[in-house]
This record gives sequence, C-alpha cells and structure tokens, in this order.
Amino acid sequence: MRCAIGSLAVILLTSMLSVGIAAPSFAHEGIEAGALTVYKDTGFSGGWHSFTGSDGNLEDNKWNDGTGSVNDSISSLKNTSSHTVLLCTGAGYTGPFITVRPGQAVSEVVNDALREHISSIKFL
Ligand SMILES: [Ca+2]
Repeated sequence: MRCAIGSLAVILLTSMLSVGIAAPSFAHEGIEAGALTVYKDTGFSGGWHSFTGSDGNLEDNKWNDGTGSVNDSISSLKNTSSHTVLLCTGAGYTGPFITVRPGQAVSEVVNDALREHISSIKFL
C-alpha cells in the first residue's frame, strides 16, 4: 500500500510539473496527451489551451498565442484524457453544459448558447 501511494504522489507531481513548463512546439499539431484541449476557432484552429484537471473559472486561463482569455471564447475541443468532461457556461460548474466523453472531439460547438460561452471545466 505504501508503494502504491508513493507512485500516485509521483504521478501527481509529474502532472503539476507539466502544467508549469511551456508546451513543446509539437503540441500545437498533435494534442497534449491525457488532456482536454480547447481551441479559440472551429476545426481545432486558432489559439489553444490544454487542461489536465477541473477549473472553476477560465478568466485567468490564456490562449497560447497571446490573444487573451479562454473564458467565453471556446469554439472547438478535443478530449484525449481518460475522463468525461463537462464544459459549463457559468463559472463554478453552473449553467447549461456540454458533456465530452474520453476520446471525443468536437470540431464546432454549434449551439449558439454554448459556443464562446464556456466558463468552467469539470473533469468527472
Ligand atoms: Ca482558471
């Protein structure tokens, strides 16, 4: 049991470190493994940002190309994580939401009430 807990701690530490360093350039084409990657434009284009866990407020999350906040500007997304993810229109996981299964990609968030209105992301 002690070994299992130690391994989990290493995995968590690795995840935290990966958030702190700049994404390698190849991650723009390929998607960061084990993450929810969101895009500013449809068809997985424009600025992008990857999440590896829940985030209750996207105001402070910025697009990789310096075009501002991810909040209320997501148009497409890919889920390469092993988790089902909820993308909610309100901060704090509130309001109408989209459910994205593991491995699912959405090239265009077509619902006008949701497109460019996502404000929080919940990993289940
Ligand atoms: Ca945030």
